[in-house]
Amino acid sequence: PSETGRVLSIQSHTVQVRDIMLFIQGYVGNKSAVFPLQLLGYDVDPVNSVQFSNHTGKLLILLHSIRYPTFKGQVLNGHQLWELMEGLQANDLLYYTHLLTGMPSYIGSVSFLNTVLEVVKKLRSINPKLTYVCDPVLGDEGKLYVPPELVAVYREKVVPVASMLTPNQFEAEQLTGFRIVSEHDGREACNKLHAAGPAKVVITSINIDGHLLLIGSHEKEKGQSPDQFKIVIPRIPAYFTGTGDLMTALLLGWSNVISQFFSNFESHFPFPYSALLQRTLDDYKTAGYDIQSSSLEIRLIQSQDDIRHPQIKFKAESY
Ligand code: ATP
Ligand code: PLP
Ligand code: PXL
Repeated sequence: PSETGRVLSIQSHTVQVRDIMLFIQGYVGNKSAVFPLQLLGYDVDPVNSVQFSNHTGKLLILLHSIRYPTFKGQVLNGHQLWELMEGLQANDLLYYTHLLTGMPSYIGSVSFLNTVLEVVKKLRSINPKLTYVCDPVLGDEGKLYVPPELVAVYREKVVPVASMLTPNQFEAEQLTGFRIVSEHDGREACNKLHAAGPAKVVITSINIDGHLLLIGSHEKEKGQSPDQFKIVIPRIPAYFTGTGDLMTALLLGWSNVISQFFSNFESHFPFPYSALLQRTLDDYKTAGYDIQSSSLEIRLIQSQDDIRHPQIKFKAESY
């Protein structure tokens, strides 16, 4: 077995992730999760919940958002996902230390998500210590990008079995029914999510006063008040695609180290984000882009040294 762990990663795959000028290559879904986890020493087994020609996110963010005119490809359904599990089980290949799910079915079918729950159960029957890291991808900036019926499935069934949950502000609101307008609300939302299940919660970005706030929360003992920390991230005036998927993968990858941030006062957070986002900005500027109007695709491969050996930039402050 590998020293760090063996991860089953159920996320979307897109053949090509390019910006609107077809120049800069980017990464989303499994494409943005598998490589960094491998760099951090994990064995990663990707299951592609969809395989699409291109991503369906924003290309331009002027006035209204512009997307590619179409996308083509396949969506894995619940039955097909279970078939893969049966194949693995028949060959005794179902031992995993971690399960990672992002946007499980991009088209968001309830049956797929129900099968993901069966996968969690199955993997835990083989390794009771399995860590399930769940990015409850529902939407952002006040808008759902999945069918609304998925919210209840996440809230009622998925959140209770997750070990670590990494919602953004909007997703945390959807899952708790609680509006987050302050730092205090963010911590309160973490408490509500702990009560529903996961021992670790990271709200990856809360928009406050022109800054992004990341709040981490670890409930060491069920029912006890959690250790919490925050990181203030200066907001870069640009829109990135795939940063959420990468963030969750890195939180899984650094989870051994991250435990110390939940309890250590004023630790430095080993995140490669500032370097990766800065490189992305620089490459776009060099290519002559207006970074204010394009959606920026992340420079993942070019940032591999930063992923392996991050420059420590962010200070985590304990509450
Ligand atoms: P998901 O929808 O997958 O849950 P998310 O909405 O939480 O993801 P993002 O908002 O993309 O994901 O943010 C993830 C991380 O990326 C943030 O915590 C921050 O570190 C970084 N990030 C993203 N956009 C910016 C930005 N404009 N300026 C600075 N950091 C950013
Ligand atoms: N737009 C659409 C349609 C998406 O599916 C996603 C992610 O799943 C995003 C935007 C945002 O991606 P991220 O939060 O990873 O930057
Ligand atoms: O989370 C980013 C993402 C993942 N998967 C697919 C996408 C996107 C964003 O556009 O289209 C298929």
